[in-house]
Amino acid sequence: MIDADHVVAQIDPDLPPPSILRRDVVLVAGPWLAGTSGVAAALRHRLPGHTVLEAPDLAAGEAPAAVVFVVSATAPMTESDCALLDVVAADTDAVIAVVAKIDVYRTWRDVLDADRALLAQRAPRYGAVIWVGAAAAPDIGAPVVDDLVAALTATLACDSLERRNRLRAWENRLVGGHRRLDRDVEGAGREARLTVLRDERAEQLRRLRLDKSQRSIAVRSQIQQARVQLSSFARTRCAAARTALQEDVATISRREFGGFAERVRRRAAQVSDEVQEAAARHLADVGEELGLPVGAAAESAPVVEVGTAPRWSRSAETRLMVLLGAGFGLGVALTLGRLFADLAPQWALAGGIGGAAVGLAVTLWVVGLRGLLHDRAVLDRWVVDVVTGLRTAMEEWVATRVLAAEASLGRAVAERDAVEHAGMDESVTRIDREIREHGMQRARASAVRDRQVPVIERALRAVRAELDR
Ligand SMILES: Nc1nc2c(ncn2[C@@H]2O[C@H](COP(=O)(O)OP(=O)(O)OP(=O)(O)O)[C@@H](O)[C@H]2O)c(=O)[nH]1
Ligand SMILES: [Mg+2]
Repeated sequence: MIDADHVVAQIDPDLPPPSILRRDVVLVAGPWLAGTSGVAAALRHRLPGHTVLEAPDLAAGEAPAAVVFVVSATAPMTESDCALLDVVAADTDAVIAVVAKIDVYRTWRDVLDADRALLAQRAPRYGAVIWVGAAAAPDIGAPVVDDLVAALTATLACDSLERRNRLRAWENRLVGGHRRLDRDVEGAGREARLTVLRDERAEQLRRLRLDKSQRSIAVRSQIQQARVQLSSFARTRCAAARTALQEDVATISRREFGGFAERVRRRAAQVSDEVQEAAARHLADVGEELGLPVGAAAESAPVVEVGTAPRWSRSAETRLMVLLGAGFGLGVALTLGRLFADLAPQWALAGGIGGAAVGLAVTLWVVGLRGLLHDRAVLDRWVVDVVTGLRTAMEEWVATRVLAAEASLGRAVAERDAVEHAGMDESVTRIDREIREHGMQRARASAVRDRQVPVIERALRAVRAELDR
């Protein structure tokens, strides 16, 4: 066992060792156009006994014995330069930082100082990094890489190189392990997923409540509207029928009296049909608009009993009428008789007889006409009674029909609510289950982390203490 591994094994022999392959090579790396290839070439030339590689030449999982990190002398390192160094030197403790192209940038020393301060601030380990200036491929003159070569040679010759590199790899491994445990607790996007789930759950419940109340409001308002409109329709049709029948009565002759009741019956049946038809149409429209079954009419509108036109007794009136008509006829007869007696005494007898005949005729006419008018008035009242009865019956029927439709819609709404409730229950249960699963996973990961982190931290402290020595 390598000495460095022993440090960790003392704390916990089960901690997994670094999974890297250490290669006895020098890695030259740096940001874009920093002068990396130039430095690598110069080092190959000056140190033929060593293998000098650039980053692409190293396979994943391989770590070099030493890292030469090249930065440009143009300007201090950027955040991405530092991040690159973190990656290439993760498993290697020996790092030499080079400010390149110092032949053209006179202020390279300032840049070097700034870079050194920057790195020292970034991580304690970088405080010990050796900084040198170099011009591996100068425009004029020979390469200036002596300091670099000297520093690198010394580093590679150091006895503790292997051990320190191993310890650094251990540190990287332990930090990575720690981070992985933290990540497991957080879960990949778990918080975001939980937020989505909670939102989804609240939205489902909200939508269900909203749909339910909207549906019942819609049913209530449509039913209300149907009630008002259909009653009004029934009333209007009855009024129209009454007007038409009254007009008929106003001009009816005595001969037509017999068939009048039949006419009223037909008219009442027609009104009843119209109201039923209108109700069926309106309620079907309501059902279609709500997307719910309204249910057919349980019973059709009642046939209003019209009966027969009243057979009136008018004995007292008839007697009075006869009396008045007779008086009137008598008056006419006397007047005519007197007229003839005065104007043509020789025609007095004939005039008297003629006057009596005319008086009788007038009597009969007056009595007949008065009787007809009276009968029409009676018929008119009867029509009003019949239509009033019809209207009451139609209004009652409409009210009952709308009530039945309301009950049927109510049942349909309740059924649909129940179905949607069941569907929603299922999806809410699914969401709850997923939320619980996330909670359990987190709890499990948390338990694992709580168990392992103290060990990892102890090992990390030991490794760092060894490195600091
Ligand atoms: N003046 C001067 N120019 C240099 C020096 N080193 C490299 N250059 C020039 O800088 C440019 C980049 O040099 P490279 O060594 O190819 O740099 P690199 O980092 O490998 O570049 P990429 O691989 O393209 O990222 C080239 O034009 C070199 O001629 C130097 O020390 N002095
Ligand atoms: Mg290059």
